[in-house]
Amino acid sequence: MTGIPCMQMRGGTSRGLYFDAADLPADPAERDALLVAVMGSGHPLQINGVGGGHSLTSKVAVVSPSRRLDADVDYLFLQLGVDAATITDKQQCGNILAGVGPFAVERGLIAAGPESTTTRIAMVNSGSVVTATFPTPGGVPCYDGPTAIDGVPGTAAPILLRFADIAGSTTGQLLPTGSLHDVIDGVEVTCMDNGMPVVVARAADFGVTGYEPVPELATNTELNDRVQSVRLQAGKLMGLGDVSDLSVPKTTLVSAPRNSGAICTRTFIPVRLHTSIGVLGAITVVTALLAGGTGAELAAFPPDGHVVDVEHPTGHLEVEVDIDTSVAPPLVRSAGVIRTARKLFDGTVFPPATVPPG
Ligand code: NQM
Repeated sequence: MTGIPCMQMRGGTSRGLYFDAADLPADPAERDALLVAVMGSGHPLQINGVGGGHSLTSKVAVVSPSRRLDADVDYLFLQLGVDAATITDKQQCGNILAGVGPFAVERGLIAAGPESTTTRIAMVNSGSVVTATFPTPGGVPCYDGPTAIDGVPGTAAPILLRFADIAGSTTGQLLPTGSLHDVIDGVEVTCMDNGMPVVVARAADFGVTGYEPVPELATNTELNDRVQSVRLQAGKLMGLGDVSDLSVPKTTLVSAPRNSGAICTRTFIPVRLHTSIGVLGAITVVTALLAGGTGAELAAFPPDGHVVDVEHPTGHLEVEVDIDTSVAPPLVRSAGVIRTARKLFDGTVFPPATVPPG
């Protein structure tokens, strides 16, 4: 039986499979069918594959040397379904991104520095380039370190990610509906795409406080139906068409902070609730609020600096967003975040002998 070299890594608050593109079929349809089979998607437990039964653990990074002059490696992100045997490149992922630099060093795709490595990663899904800096003492990725991120036990080595040109990642525009505010099902929302298409709405407008724990919100069927109805209509307004089978847009319900952060969030990705919040999702929510979008009046932004503390169900995520709101639409200058990653295993994954065609 032929296996495929594969590394499993935790990237930020997600977990995924990392592949050297050279080890996968070059034909995208064949590659996607293979990855769906490897992950075991199409079953709630992904029992016949290595996925973790959650969209946060059903993620793939395909990494290759870049042909671009402004990048060192290419990173294609693929989001797989859990219950459904689906795979999409219509979104990117800032959490899985955290593992891409160390993986590229591990596979010899880029050279490491003697103490730390800074590499330029082209996000194939959107075309934007991220600069990642991570420790490589002696030219080897070091995963251990002092940095804690909420949603992950323990500490690990810090990975600094600096984003450029992420506005309109999937939809082509920062404000894909053409306006900062829209009303859907009688609820005011802001539809924004600064790295991730997100519908931002006030939790109170959905009849919840926004402080409820995830299991309580997850079992609130009326809430879930309302969020899905707004999301489906927002998808059309954002030019994404019928998004019923797409993982975007996400929906984030915001409320006033209550743990010394700038805003409190609960995020649907896109139907199930996130246990924290995605990196690019958080950057987009903060951009929407800084721009005066829905819920901006609830935010408590720091008086100086651009580092914004986003409260989520399992703690905080700090993101740095620098935007110029004096122009319309607002101009995103830069964004950044600190994450961690961990190599979990490196080996060979074995797809079933017969993979259904893609
Ligand atoms: O927004 C989950 C995650 C994500 C996406 C999701 C992410 C991001 O936490 O950059 O990281 O929104 O489906 O991995």
